[in-house]
Amino acid sequence: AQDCQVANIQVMQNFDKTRYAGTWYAVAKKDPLGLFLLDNVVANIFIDENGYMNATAEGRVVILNNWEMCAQMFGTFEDSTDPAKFKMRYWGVASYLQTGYDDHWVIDTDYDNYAVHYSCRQVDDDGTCLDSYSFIFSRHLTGLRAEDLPIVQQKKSHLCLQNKYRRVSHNGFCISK
Ligand code: AZE
Repeated sequence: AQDCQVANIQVMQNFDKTRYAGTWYAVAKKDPLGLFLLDNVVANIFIDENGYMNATAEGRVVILNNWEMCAQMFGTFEDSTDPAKFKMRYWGVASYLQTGYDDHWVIDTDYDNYAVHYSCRQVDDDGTCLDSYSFIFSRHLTGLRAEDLPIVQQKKSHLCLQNKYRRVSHNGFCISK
């Protein structure tokens, strides 16, 4: 679906959250409006004893005008009728960080190397997305494998977000904090 209708976005077929679990390094991101994770973004997905998906995430942020820090976040996921579409409730370990309730859609993944995530925060009257964010994740801190690049490129264009992504750098900022 390249008509840019949020309702027509193809998500991962037969999504298996057990295989999605584990560590994902953000290699690229498309930002939403407002405050957001800047770089050094790492997500850790796990399945709890009730079978629900949970996550921790961290990333560099700048808050309160000029305070640079590593945001440590938690997320809990609500299942929906589509196994690849979740609602994510999230909050910061520190109370001054952001809280929210966002879509978390898995657009595509091979579970072992790459994952394409998408979240639309506000659907416009015409059915397109007014405010979205998206992460391209890799299992490898070194980035995506060459063979995964064309697949990811195609998914970016399906999301109508080609050329909207920026590289996410990893320089160890959140490791020492
Ligand atoms: C995500 C996937 C793993 C769980 C979580 C994620 C998103 C986190 C944010 C955090 C924003 C924090 C800010 C702090 C000042 C998608 C990486 C929780 C959107 C802006």
